[in-house]
Amino acid sequence: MESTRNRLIELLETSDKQFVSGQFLSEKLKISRSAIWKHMKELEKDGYHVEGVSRKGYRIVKFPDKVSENTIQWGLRTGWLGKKIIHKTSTTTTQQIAHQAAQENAEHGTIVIADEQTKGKGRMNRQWDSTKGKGIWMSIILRPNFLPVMAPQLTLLSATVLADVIAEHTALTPKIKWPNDILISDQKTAGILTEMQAEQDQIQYVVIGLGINVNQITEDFDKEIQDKATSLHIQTGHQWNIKDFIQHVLQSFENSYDSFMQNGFPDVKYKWESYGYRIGEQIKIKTLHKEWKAKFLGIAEDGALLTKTENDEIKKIYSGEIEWFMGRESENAK
Ligand code: BT5
Repeated sequence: MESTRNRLIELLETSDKQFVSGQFLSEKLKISRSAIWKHMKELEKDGYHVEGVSRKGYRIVKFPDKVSENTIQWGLRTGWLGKKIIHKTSTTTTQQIAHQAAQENAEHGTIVIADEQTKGKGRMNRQWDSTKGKGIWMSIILRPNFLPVMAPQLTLLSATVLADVIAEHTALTPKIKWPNDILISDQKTAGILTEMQAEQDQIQYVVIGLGINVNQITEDFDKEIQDKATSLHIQTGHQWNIKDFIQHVLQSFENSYDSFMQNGFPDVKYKWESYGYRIGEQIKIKTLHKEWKAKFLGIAEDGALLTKTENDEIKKIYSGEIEWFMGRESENAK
């Protein structure tokens, strides 16, 4: 039943708003025309608006707002990204499903998306809070033809995509906190987790996990992060259409990725720095054994943070704890 229905949606969808005759549908699906009519009634119940005109047939005029493979694909203007979508209502983490799919040869541009993650992952085994139906929890499988050392550039690129989409579709001013946090009013609204499978000089695949807080209220977040996490809803008071936002992210991601592949890193660097959080300001860097102050200059090709020390030395920082709030110690963030 479910598969007949999905097939039916696919047939209507590929016709791109043209009418599809009942005869054609019944031949393709090998079911009677009255069965087709019953399926249409079911679709209506699910929020699809189907127009039926005698002697012309049927067409879908509106998809429901809920997220599914079909609804994301409907009206998605991409060439290769999201042509294959794996959607789950609930899963542990979309990263794991994406890795599995990639190992089973999922094509470049396949996406995995879930309404809810029960074990959402941050970097270094941290947790990612993924409330059901309130955000975008998505992993993108990429098979870029470049050296593994360049993979961090994809994280930086992804951050610019999220910042672009938020800036374009809301009146908010997003900032990117190195390396991968998207902040609005100093609170985190999105995060990125890049994982990769590579052998020596060759990338087999990269999985880019994007987590974007869309419609949460403060109480949806775990107690421990309520003061440092935010959502587009908290910031704007508006309920955002998650499916539309997913499409914006995919379209913008594809454009940026294609232009990155053509033109290289400089444009990404320029854009990243235009959103860069506290660029030009003093920060404190702490490693296991020492800590020092430096000016945050921008980012390097390899994703490192570029700093100028107090002795005017340019230093690249790859890891370590950064204290962003000089003089405001209580607000320190990782
Ligand atoms: C990240 O890690 O920011 C990467 C987040 C990636 C999430 C996506 S969702 C789709 C895909 N599937 C997954 O399982 N993961 C990816 P990190 O920089 O390590 O930040 C994690 C820290 O952010 C946590 O330790 C919390 O302090 C905080 N945090 C957790 N959930 C949050 C949320 N929903 N919003 C804001 N902050 C959060």
